[in-house]
Amino acid sequence: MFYAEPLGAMQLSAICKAKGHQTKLVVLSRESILPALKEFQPDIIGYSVMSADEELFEEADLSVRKFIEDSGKPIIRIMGGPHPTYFPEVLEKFGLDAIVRGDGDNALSVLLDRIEAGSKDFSGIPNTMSPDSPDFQSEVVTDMDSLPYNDRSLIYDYDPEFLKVGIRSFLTQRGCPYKCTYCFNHTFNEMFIKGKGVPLLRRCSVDRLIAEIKDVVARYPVVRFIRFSDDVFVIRKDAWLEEFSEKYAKEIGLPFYCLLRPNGLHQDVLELLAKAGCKSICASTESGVEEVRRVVLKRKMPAEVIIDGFARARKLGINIHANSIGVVVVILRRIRFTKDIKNNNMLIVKYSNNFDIDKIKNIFNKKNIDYEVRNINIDKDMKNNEIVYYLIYKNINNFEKIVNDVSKLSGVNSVKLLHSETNLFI
Ligand code: B12
Ligand code: SF4
Repeated sequence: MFYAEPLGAMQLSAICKAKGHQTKLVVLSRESILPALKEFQPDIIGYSVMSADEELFEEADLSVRKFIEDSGKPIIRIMGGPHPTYFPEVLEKFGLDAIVRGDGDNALSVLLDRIEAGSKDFSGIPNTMSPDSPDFQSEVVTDMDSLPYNDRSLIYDYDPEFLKVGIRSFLTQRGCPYKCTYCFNHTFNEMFIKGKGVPLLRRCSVDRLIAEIKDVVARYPVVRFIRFSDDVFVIRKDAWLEEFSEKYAKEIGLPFYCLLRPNGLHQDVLELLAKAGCKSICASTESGVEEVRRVVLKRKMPAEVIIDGFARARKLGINIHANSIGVVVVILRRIRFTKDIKNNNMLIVKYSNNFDIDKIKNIFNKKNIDYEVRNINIDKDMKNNEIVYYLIYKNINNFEKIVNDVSKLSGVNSVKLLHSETNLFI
């Protein structure tokens, strides 16, 4: 289920409208920005950008700049979203008036006031950088209940066809405590949370959430399914989840979808979700290979945790599926390993991360043995004490002696010989 309303843009649109301004959405992957510029004549353009879409916005921004030049209309160009958050160099690259990094709710509100007052001084606004005020003061919204309801007319006026999908998205909390290597959340936490005395997880109250869902159900029928877009909907069972499962089932009663981590698929959590009306969970495994999950992705999740969690969810009638992120390097190394194992004698050494491989090389060099070293470890930055694997192979005559010498080296945990004729594998 990939359909999801643009929550960030809808949130910001609501903030603009609450201050008496008008907004219009342009979806660059579907259309050019020019007709909207001519018709709507905006005073501000707010780009909401994921890094994957930088080129799309670069192209659109060229049209905007040309429009400004030709029309003489002074449009303020601001960029927000994950791209400027993590790559602030876009401020200069695009020649923007300002960028907003992280939460944009308060920042946009102040920016609107300043622009309305005719000022182009954007200094001192949290999360905001401009060419004249490149200092960055970070801020996160902590009181989620203080935010206005998302302005869904932004998307449904843009294309009423989307209404028919019948799925409405909600965010109940911002933040994620995990540190998966391929995700930007750990960087976010470093930038905005660590040492700043603000909570990592910021959740709205159950009552506020229920009230917004009711409002949306009434305004934008027919609603068939609710999608909770939180990075991780439940970390562990808590008072919020208990209250939610009671009230959501009673007052909303619509089937819903959410995202969980496979290591959070506990029986008590799943029971409360099922009781509330959860019908679909995405719990990404990211890779079917445990070593890849652990070493490359920093997701310590043994296979049993995933299998058992998925089985528990299904037993409770919840449809559960997983996403995967492609880790090509590992697959390539495995293919090479499979080929090597067919054609060579190998000495397989497992050793601690702080071990110096040159010690083994010296043994081979001293004995004039023809060898090659192949590293099948996939992450050089592993913590100390984790085991990595090396393959050393070619024709070795005095096998026992070599195994003995290598085994004695401090830091080596195990040594095994594989002969190509026997085609054995550890
Ligand atoms: C839902 C989602 C999607 C949906 C998009 C749905 C949609 N229509 O928005 C789908 C599934 C399509 C998707 C796809 C991808 N996603 Co995605 N996605 C998310 C997710 C989980 C939630 C987005 C959301 O609604 N957030 C809640 C709202 C309130 O926050 P927000 O959008 O960031 O907006 C706030 C601020 O950023 C700021 N702001 C935003 N825009 C603007 C504009 C202005 C002018 C201002 C002033 C402020 C401002 O103010 C808002 C309110 O505070 C985020 C993670 C996250 N927690 O945000 C990842 C995330 C955005 N996705 C990410 C990625 C990497 C991808 C993919 C590349 C994954 C992939 N490999 O395919 C694709 C890219 C798709 C593409 N465009 O090509 C990364 C982006 C990192 C980056 N550097 O850009 C994120 C941050 C995940 C992560 N933590 O790493 N994604
Ligand atoms: S659990 Fe999901 S949202 Fe959280 S850090 Fe990992 S990938 Fe990112």
